[in-house]
Amino acid sequence: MTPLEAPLIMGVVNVTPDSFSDGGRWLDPDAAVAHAHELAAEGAAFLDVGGESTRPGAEPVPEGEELRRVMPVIERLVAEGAPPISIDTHKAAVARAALEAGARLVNDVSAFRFDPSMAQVVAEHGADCCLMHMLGEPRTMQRDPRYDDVVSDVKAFLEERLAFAVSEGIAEERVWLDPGIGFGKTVDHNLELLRRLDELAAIGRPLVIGTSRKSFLGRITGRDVGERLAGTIATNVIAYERGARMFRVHDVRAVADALRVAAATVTGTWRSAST
Ligand code: HH2
Repeated sequence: MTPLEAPLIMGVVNVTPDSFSDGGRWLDPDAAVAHAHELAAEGAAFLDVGGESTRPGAEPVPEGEELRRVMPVIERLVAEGAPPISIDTHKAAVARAALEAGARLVNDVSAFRFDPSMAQVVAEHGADCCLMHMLGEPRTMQRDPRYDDVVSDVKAFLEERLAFAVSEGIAEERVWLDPGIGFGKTVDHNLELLRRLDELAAIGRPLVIGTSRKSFLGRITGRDVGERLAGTIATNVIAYERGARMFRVHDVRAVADALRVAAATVTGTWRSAST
């Protein structure tokens, strides 16, 4: 087995009224900034700031409103020396403003499909980007999603989007890929993607994985959205073992501990932490 690199945690900072698990909790900029610092202290290597929910059926948010939500939070986090900021958006204007304020990674759940100028903005700023697979768009993606073979189809999509990003002038080393757990997928699709994640890791770019609190965990365990941490941990540990590098989660502390122990077990190397 090739040695795995250290897992990185991306802490979720949703500045939205309607995100599926924490909508409204961090809409106030002071609350969002305080929450982000807490996630950083718990071990987040990136803070993923988003101003538009992408849950199934979500209504689009106008650009001006998205900017009003995320910019005060990003500006303060950069000024206050927070870890690298990732901007979770599919709008080029929001990505541009965030990058100019100091964000380092554009997390685009549409993989540059929704806004024709997004790739250019990322290229111009020499930023990192995460390209995620989604079937269609959030309003309709969960209506009877079908694939020939979900892993092969997602892999072909990610390879094509990676080639597109490079053709637009983005350095290949700047690109992260994400199978988009829950974005136009049944429970079985999600489980198969996780089980066969090594096939996506074979593309050769680091993988981001986002299972945190998602509904397939609720379908399997019968738990409400606030009680899905155990399922989140199980899936992240499996994803790590199968080659994922970055883990997008709401509950940073517990997932960081789980991944630290998983990494120690898989690699045989660890360092003592003070208790
Ligand atoms: N999932 C969500 C949002 N952004 N980005 C990546 N790269 N991967 C994911 O799996 C992913 C993502 C959905 O989670 P959340 O932000 O908590 O919910 P909402 O979209 O309702 O704000």
